[in-house]
This record gives sequence, C-alpha cells and structure tokens, in this order.
Amino acid sequence: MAKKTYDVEDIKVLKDLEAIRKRPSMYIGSTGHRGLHHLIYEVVDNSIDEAMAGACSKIMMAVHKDNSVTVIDDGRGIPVKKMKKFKKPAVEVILTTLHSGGKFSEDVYKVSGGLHGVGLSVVNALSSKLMAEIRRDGHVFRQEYSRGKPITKLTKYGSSKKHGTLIRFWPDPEIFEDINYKSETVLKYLKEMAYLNKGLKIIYEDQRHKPPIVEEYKYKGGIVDFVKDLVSKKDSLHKGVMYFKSSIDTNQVEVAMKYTTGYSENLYSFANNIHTHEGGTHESGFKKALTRVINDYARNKGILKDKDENLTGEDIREGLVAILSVKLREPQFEGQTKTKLGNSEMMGIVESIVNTKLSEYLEEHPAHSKAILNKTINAARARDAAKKARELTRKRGLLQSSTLPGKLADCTINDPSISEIFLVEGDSAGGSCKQARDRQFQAILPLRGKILNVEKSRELKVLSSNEIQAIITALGTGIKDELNIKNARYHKAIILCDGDVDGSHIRTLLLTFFYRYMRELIEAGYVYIAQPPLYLVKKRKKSHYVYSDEELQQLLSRIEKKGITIQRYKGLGEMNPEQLWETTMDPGKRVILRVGIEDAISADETFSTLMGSQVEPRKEFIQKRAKDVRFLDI
Ligand code: 0RA
Repeated sequence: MAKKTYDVEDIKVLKDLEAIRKRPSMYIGSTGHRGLHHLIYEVVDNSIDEAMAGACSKIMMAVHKDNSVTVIDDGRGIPVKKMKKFKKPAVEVILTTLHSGGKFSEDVYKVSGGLHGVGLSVVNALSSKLMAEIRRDGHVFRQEYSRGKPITKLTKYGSSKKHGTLIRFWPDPEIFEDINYKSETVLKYLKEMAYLNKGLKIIYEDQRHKPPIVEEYKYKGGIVDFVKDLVSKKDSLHKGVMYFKSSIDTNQVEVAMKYTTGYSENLYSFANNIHTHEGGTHESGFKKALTRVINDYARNKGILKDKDENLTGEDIREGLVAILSVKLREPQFEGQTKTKLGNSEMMGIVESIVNTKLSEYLEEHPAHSKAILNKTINAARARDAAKKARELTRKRGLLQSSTLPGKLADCTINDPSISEIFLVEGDSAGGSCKQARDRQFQAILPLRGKILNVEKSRELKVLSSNEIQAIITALGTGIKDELNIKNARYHKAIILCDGDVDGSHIRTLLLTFFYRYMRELIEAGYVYIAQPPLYLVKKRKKSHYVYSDEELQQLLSRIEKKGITIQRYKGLGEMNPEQLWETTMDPGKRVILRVGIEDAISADETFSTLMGSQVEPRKEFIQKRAKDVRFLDI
C-alpha cells in the first residue's frame, strides 16, 4: 500500500515537470526577458514571505558571471523533515511539486495567485541546475537538481547555529531565448520590495561587472520613502507625505501620497507585495474614497457651491503620486497579465479606511488641503476648456485628415498599408529627405526643434501646438478615445532624429506623445525608429557606413588602419540626399526598429521618469540609454 502511494506521487512529480517544461509560458508568462526575470521574482517572493511572517530581516542576491543567480535569506529555512506521504524531505517536495509551498506554512499573508506564487518547483524545472542549501535545526543541508529532477539526496553537512535558505539556479538555455539578466530590471524590483517591506535589508551584487555592481536597499520609512523617491524629480505642491495605515479584520491597507505641481497621475497599487499593474478592487475603492472626500471637503468649506458640479476623479488625481499597498489572506488575481486584484470585499474595505483617514488628514492640515483644492479646481477648469477646444477643433476638422498640414510632403500612392511617413527632426534634414525619398510611398513631415513635452502640459496646450497638430492631422487617426486606427494614413510612422543626445531627447518626446495620446498606434505596430549611421569609414575607394560605436570598434580591429578616414555624422544634415536614401530610407537596405509595448507599464514608468520637470535626472537617463537602441522596443 505504502509503495503504491509513493509511485503515484512520483508520477505526479514527473507529470508536473513535463507540463512546466512543455509550456513554460503558462507558468511564467513568457520565455523572453519577462519570463527569465520571473524566476528571480519567484525565489525572492519566497524570502519576502518569510519577511512578512516576521522571520527574515535580510535578503542577499547575486547574479554570477554565468548568469546563474543566488538568493540567500535569514528566514526559518525551508523545512527538511521527511514527509510521510511522499517519503521525501519537505524541501524536495516543495522543489518538485506544483503549488506546494503554501501548504507547509500557516503564515497569514502569502504571495499567491497570479503569476507570482507558482512555486519554486517552476524555477527548478526551468533551470539546467539548481542548488538548495538550508540552515535550520542546527545543521546545514544541501541538495542539487537538474531540470527539476534531484541529482543528489538531501545531505547533511556539519552543524550551524544559523537559519535561512540559499537557492542558486542556472536558467536553462534550452528554455529561454536569452539568459542575460538585466541589472536594471532586477534592481527596480528589489527596490520596490524594500520599500514595501519597511526595514527589510536587500543586497544585490552583479558579479558580471568588474568591479561588481553592489546595491543595498533598506527603508525605515517604507512606502513614505517610496513616494519621496517618486516625487524627487518633480515639484511638490505641499510639504510632507500623507500617510496612513489601518486594518479591518485581517485586511491591511496602507497608503502614502503626495501632490506634485505636474499634470500626470501616478498611482501604483500592490496586493501582498505584487504590483497590480491592472488595478482592481483596491484601486477602485481608493479612487472612490479620494473623489468623495475631496468633494465633501470642498462643499463643507464652501469652496464648491450648491450650484457647482462635483469635481471629477480625474481632476482630483491630477499631479498625484500615490502608493496603495494592501495585504489580504487569499488574494485573487485576474486580468490579462494576472495583475488585477479581484477580491470584491477589498473595494469597500479600502474605501472605508481611506474615507476616514483622509478626511482626518485634510482637517488636520488646512494649508495642504487648500493647495490641493486649488489645483483640483484649476484642473477642472482646464478640462472644461480642453473639451471645448476639442469640440472646436473637431468641428473645424483639425483632428481629422481633411486639411493636411502645409509642411507635409505627402506620398502619391493612396494605400496606407504600403505608405510610410518620416517624422524628421529639423527643417534642413526634412528638405534632404524630401529630395531623397521615393515619393510614391514615402511622405515627409519635418518637425521644428523640440516638440512639446506632453508630460508637462495639459491637453489644451498639447493640442494647440503646431507641430503636434501637424502630426495628428497627417496620421489621420485622431487621438485618445476617439482614435480610429482604420483611418491611419500610413502603416509606418518612422521617427528620424539625429544620433546625438538632442536627437534622442526629441525621439523620446515623440514617443511620449504617441504613448499618451495615440497608444493604439504603438499597439498596432505602426511606430518605428529610423537608424541613421553614426560614421562613414573610407578606405581607398571603398566606403562603409557604421551604425554604432561598438560596430566601429569591431571594424577598426579587423582592418589595417593605414589610409582610412573616419567621418562622424553629427546630424542628418551632414548627409546628402543620396547618402540619406542609401543608409536610412531605402527599404532594401535600411534597418528600422519597431516600437512595441510588450510591457506598457515599464514604458509608462520610463516616460514618467524621463519627462519629469527637473532637467538633471532626465539628462542622466538619456545619456545612459542613448546607445541602447533595444530599449526602444519596450
Ligand atoms: C515552507 C514553509 C516554511 C518556510 C518556507 C517554505 C520557506 C521557503 C523559502 C524559499 C526561500 N526562502 C525560504 N524560506 C522559507 C515555514 C517554515 C517553518 O514554519 O519553520
């Protein structure tokens, strides 16, 4: 009888393993960049669970030279006792059975549901090798696996008074398209975890660099520090950070928020430390309460009169930076990327807590309240004006394609699917492009200087900018809710800027505009970035275009350097029309990058940091990213 149970359990393990390796995306979302990083999140989430249970104060992680990853925590250590049912140590069961982690502990809050919480067995199955080392019950234990199967027994090594878990895994190149971890992605996640778990120390070491990149995060202020960080590049509307924390039964709600003088809304919500990108019930509850409290306050103080309409949620959230973090026992995650909280009870819970706490705050801080109300009322007026302006422009047909902008050199063919438009930095480069193009299917729209930063301006101002009107009209789709992709006049909108820092700034301004006003265009895959060459290398009669610094280094190391000349193109204007055609516009030879939103959220965050109102952080970002073309394929 006992033997039979053993077989059944063993078969289940093999089945789980096969299922995970056959369809990895079902468990980790993808086998690309996101899926690869998900392995780290999965392991660290387990350590975070220990921290939430009050059993862990420090997490260390390292990315090694071979892209293997070690995560060490000082938690209780994965249990090692033999389990009767499985005839195996608990750790082996946890590392080889789907969704088994939760069953071993009574901890109240668990990262579970959604893509997070699929369990360590998924990481194990998708790793060419995995090593677990556990300190608990006075000993050190170790076991090794390959592609999910144990290759050693759990072995006791000497004694130790410490407790904790070490997991090292080697992501399987048979599964992942690319096994290179990206420090930036990992650090962003670790920093977020440190903010959400007040006082938890998280140390990161990237050993692929010489010397290694080391970062350490620990925040005494928790999400208050998070908000301070988010507003550090922006201008504040009031002093301090509004903060409150409260619970109903076992449901915890924590909020930190602050208003900036800007116009965008940045609300980040979390449930059991999982970033709920798609929002959900907790976010709805927060928004409802915020709208109600501000309106009530405005009426009580006589700022809104009986005849006045209520302020809208959108007006009230203008310039707001907020972190909403909830903890609940059995979170349910829904939505396309499983990042939308579904527990219906959370709506009322968050609403009621925010109602009470925020009203108290406003009463206690009249100066802040006044500043917030002023801003909100201005936002309402601007929204009203924008609506009227939009109606007017619509009436005049400005946002439709009836009157094409004067600067546009349109193509002659009338088939959008093979037509393209180049949005070109500067009038002079625009002129060269007009001469160089194939006028049958290539249209040129020159743009003067820097276009408006849409992150820093309200809609009314954005829509009254000439350059932006020209873009909208030329593309023909309309914007925002009224965008109709079927009306696109070109299926390729190609951004063409200089290869310098200014050029990359203009390119980002354009992308921000597309992201905020014409997102569907990006989603449809209609937005592209042109790649003009950076250098022209000549040797005797042969010339060679070079598109990046790395390529130049490679070329120079290959060829005899005597008798060569290198010309660096500072701007598009330095190329004559033939060169421009040959290198950048000829569909037979050019390379263009399609701008995709694989992850709309990281794009949003990228644009928010980039477009904040203080100049310095922005510069730093651009220079760091300027050469990294792949980032544009967000
Ligand atoms: C199951 C039960 C307990 C802890 C863990 C798993 C655990 C897993 C990981 C993964 C990385 N670090 C970890 N730390 C702990 C509870 C153990 C107990 O009650 O003693």
